[in-house]
Amino acid sequence: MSEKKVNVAVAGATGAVGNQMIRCLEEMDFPARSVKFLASSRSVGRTLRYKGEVVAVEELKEDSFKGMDIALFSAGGGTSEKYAPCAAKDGCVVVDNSSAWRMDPEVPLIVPEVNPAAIAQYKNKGIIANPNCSTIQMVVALEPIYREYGIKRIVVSTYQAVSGTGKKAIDELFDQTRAMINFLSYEKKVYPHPIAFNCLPHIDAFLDNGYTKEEMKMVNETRKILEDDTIGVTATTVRVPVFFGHSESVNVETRKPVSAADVRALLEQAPGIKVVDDPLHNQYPLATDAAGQDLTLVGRIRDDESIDNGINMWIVADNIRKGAATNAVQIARVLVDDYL
Ligand code: 25A
Ligand code: L14
Repeated sequence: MSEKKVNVAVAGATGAVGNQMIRCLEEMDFPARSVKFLASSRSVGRTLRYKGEVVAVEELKEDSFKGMDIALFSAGGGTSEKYAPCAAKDGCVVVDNSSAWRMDPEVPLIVPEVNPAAIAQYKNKGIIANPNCSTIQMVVALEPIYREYGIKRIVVSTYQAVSGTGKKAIDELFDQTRAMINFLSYEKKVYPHPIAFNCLPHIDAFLDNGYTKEEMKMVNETRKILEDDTIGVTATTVRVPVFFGHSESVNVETRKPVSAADVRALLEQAPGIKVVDDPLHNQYPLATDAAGQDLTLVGRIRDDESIDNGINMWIVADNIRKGAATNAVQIARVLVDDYL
């Protein structure tokens, strides 16, 4: 274990993901010499806690990163586009949680259980991208299968929690639910339709091909992380009235013959995964069990009886933790231990 200590900044520290990044730094006992918490001018005057100390939130500015070694960004794509290069220029490595840099060929897109060696490419731009939450949990479960059997095609449908959209969306689900069960009128601010008691097949903006950006992130990011553009991926992403934890139905067609029993045994040995697959005792992955912890839960592993080499499974993880904050802090940890 290294004795090194680094200065760490969190940009977007007052948001849903930023807050969790701070908790993850504490929980993983990150080797921080100092911490700096940044947000927009709206949050100046607020304080946040770090290891029992009270830390004042500072306004994110171009010169915020002087003297800092690592910055974790989660303040939206526009903010990352503008400020990540400022941090990099001052020698501060950025781990960015937005979609701004993910598909930049010079920026590595990292899930530590899957492609840790690609972290070395941070030297190109001083930026490492954290993948989309739905992609992270899917590739954690697929990488062992890819390595062992090859993957021809993936068909995924997601059931995504509102916390992915941020704090305002958590409030919207709560307020609409309370209003509806009391027969009161309710407001729609974040989503175009009521999210309480509903499912919206719409996450992020629609594109010309009829898919949403979220769906195309799953296609493009999966291929980039697994470093294989021959994999076919098709996705339908759906918002459901769940606060924390994304669930996914994933169908995989492998290149070599495969069986559900083999996949279960393989995933039981894989890093970052907990197999929960005992349907006779009603044991399968649940968002409520995934929330608040860092493992990706995999269950309902079955042979796809409609094709030769196919597997169905149900993959669940905490979208704010492994889907965002935990993954970013894990990347930062590898950076400190192996590169800085
Ligand atoms: O811009 P995008 O790409 O559309 O991103 C949308 C949002 O998605 C979240 C994050 O929301 C982001 O703002 N997000 C981003 N990546 C994500 C990921 N991978 C992700 N969510 C999940 N997975 P959030 O609300 O959780 O966090 C926002 C944080 O970013 C800070 N911030 C925003 N603009 C900034 C900025 N920091 C620096 N410079 C900027 N220009 C934001 O700080 C928060 O920390 P804040 O000070 O702006 O907000 C603190 C509180 O203010 C309230 N609020 C938010 N927006 C407004 C507002 N109040 C008034 N007017 C507003 N427009 C909120 O209640 C917040 O708690
Ligand atoms: O990381 O759930 O690209 O609304 C953007 C949309 C995260 C989730 C990303 C959502 C996402 C988010």
